[in-house]
Amino acid sequence: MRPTKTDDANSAGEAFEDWIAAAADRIKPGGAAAAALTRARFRTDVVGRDRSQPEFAIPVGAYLAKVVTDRRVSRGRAALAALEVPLSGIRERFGIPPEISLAVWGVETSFGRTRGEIPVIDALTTLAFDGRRGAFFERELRAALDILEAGDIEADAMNGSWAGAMGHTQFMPSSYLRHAIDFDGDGRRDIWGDDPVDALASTAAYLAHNGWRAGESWGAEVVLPADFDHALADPSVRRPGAAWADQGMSAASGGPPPDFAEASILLPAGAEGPAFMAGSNFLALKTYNPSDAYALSVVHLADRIAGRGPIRAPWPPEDAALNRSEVLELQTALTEEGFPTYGLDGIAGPDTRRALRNWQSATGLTPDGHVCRSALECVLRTRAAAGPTR
Ligand SMILES: [Ca+2]
Repeated sequence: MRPTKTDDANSAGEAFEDWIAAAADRIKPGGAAAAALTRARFRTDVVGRDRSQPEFAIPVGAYLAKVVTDRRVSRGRAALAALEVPLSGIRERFGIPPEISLAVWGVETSFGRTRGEIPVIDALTTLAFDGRRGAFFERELRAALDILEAGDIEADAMNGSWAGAMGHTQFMPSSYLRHAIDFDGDGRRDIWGDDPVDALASTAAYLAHNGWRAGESWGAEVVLPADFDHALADPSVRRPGAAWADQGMSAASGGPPPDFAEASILLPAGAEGPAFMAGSNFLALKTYNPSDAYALSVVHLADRIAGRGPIRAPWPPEDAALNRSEVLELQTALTEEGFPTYGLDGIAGPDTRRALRNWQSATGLTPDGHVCRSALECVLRTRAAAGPTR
């Protein structure tokens, strides 16, 4: 392993102190922020968490089952009743339905139960010093120090996750500066304390600022027509709900799909699994966290809290996600076959899905672009059958 400046706790101690002094010179925080920066402590546990993030290798259906549990749904319903008044105020001001605010809260921190107990300045100085994404974390550190300087929170109460995400809905400090709201009017934008109202309003403000359209649903589960061209299930293909309906698509609950100005079709488990029509509000949620699995978990929890039913189509039981090295194997094979993935990074992004889709089309398979174990095996099998050509 490459030696780094943090391998040895003692040398980290000195180097970290030097880094803090230099950062104080660069950032020049004032008042409470200056004192907090001086007191920052290096945390080996934070570095450990940063370096051992699990590979995302769980299929979407299994992820939803893990996140949207009956217990979370009933806690969400209890919160819907308990916070009825502030939640309707938040809906009035920002256009975000109560169940969406609650679902973000439920997915992020189990309704405030897992807000994180790591001092934010410790986490951010450690990550900025450690260097893997140093520039990003130094920007967040500057934002966190600005928050302390503004007096919304005391340094010793400013706690969060190992990555510096804070409070009930896990705002990064820069998001806090842009979007946080003092909704209860006590003069502080408090997303950390036991009362979640400021955090829920801040999340609603965030979504409203990031394209949420009031009065529009996130989308719906749909039933695809038998002759559906799966190549159209791509985030770049956005059409009015009526245009999808004209192609024979219907809502899984019966009747036509929602009449969105623009929506795409999402097949999170490929052609064999449930299909969704995702409108603009689904995209707004993805600005909070860019993963489809995350956004689906939020909207599904929201639907369940609001009393709407579970997803109707079954998830394919044999769906198996790929880990990074397997995604890399798939990217390499597709690229060598003439279907470039524009990057061999082990991350199954839109370019990799598109390359797989194009390979599936060229091979006469259903082009759903679903990156999974069976797709990898299929690509490798086809190559082996074609023989060593290169
Ligand atoms: Ca407040």
